[in-house]
Amino acid sequence: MMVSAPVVWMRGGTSKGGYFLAKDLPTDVAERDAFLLGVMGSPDPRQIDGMGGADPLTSKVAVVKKSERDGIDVDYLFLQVFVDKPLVSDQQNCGNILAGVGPFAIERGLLAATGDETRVSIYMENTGQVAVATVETPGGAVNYRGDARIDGVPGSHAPIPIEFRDTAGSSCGALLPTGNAVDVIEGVACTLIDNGMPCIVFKAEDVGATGYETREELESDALAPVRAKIEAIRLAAGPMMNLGDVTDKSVPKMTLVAPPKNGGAVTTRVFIPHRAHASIGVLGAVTAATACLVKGSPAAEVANIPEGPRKTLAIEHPSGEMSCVLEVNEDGEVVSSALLRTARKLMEGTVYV
Ligand code: NQM
Repeated sequence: MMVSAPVVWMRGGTSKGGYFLAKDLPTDVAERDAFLLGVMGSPDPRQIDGMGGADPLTSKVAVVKKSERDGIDVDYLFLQVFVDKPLVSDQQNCGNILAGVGPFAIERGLLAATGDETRVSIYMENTGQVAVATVETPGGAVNYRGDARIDGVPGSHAPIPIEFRDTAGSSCGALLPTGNAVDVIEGVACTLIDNGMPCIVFKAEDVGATGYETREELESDALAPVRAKIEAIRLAAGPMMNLGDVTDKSVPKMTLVAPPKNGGAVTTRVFIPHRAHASIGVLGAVTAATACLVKGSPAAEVANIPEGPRKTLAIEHPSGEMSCVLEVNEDGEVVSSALLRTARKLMEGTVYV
């Protein structure tokens, strides 16, 4: 049984977690997962005996290695360590933790910096897709300081723009796995969609919410019936999305939409899937933005969509907004997306279980 490993703890976007080199973790998956549960202190709602922050957004792991794929610098496997269950899942990707992968890879020498900026192409093992992150590397070293701000993170940091291509059907096999813009589940009109993250998108008002609640309100006793309804939709939709039984999975993400309130494209509230997100996930936001472009969908009904083939959609969420830039082809399909993240190295050392 492994008892310690070298690690870098980083904030990636609005999430936080441990970044490991693949060679520093057990190759046996059961052993690796047992070690990571110990690292985070799971299962325990307080994660008091580990590094986790008692929140799914701070109980995350990146496993990174130099890639052997053509044109790719590094391979990144994302692992969600459940807080209150003895579970580690590779069934979802994470675009926030992704923001720290480029800096980590450069710091660990998996690729060399190439001038003031280094473009890092990252193969996302969870979904078999590629992201390109641009990291500031003046003088050959990663710079974390700068003026870029993202909602949900205090202060400002160096910008890390991230581009995605061909994310449609990342886990579900197709953008719309049922082939429909709308499926009615438990009497609620839903779009079952995956443009990088499996999501179920429906109007907040159709489940008895407003879509403007705080995270605390979404998790309050008063909204327990709303959450029960949402979970019934999720369990019914899992097999329809080619995800099988999703009882113990962190996908699909449940995305409530309402008309924008602050000049954005749409307002969202997301359950991931049981805790409410403090903001919204990166690929979750790309997928929600894409749902707004699906004709006849509940999201399209409430969204304000800019004209033109290159659209910036500000996805409003409980801590502000996340702007997604979508490139759309002549058929109205989203072919690429880009957004801005930041990351910060917090500590480097050895973690023990
Ligand atoms: O959707 C949380 C996060 C995420 C996922 C979650 C994410 C993404 O905010 O790409 O970033 O939905 O579990 O880190």
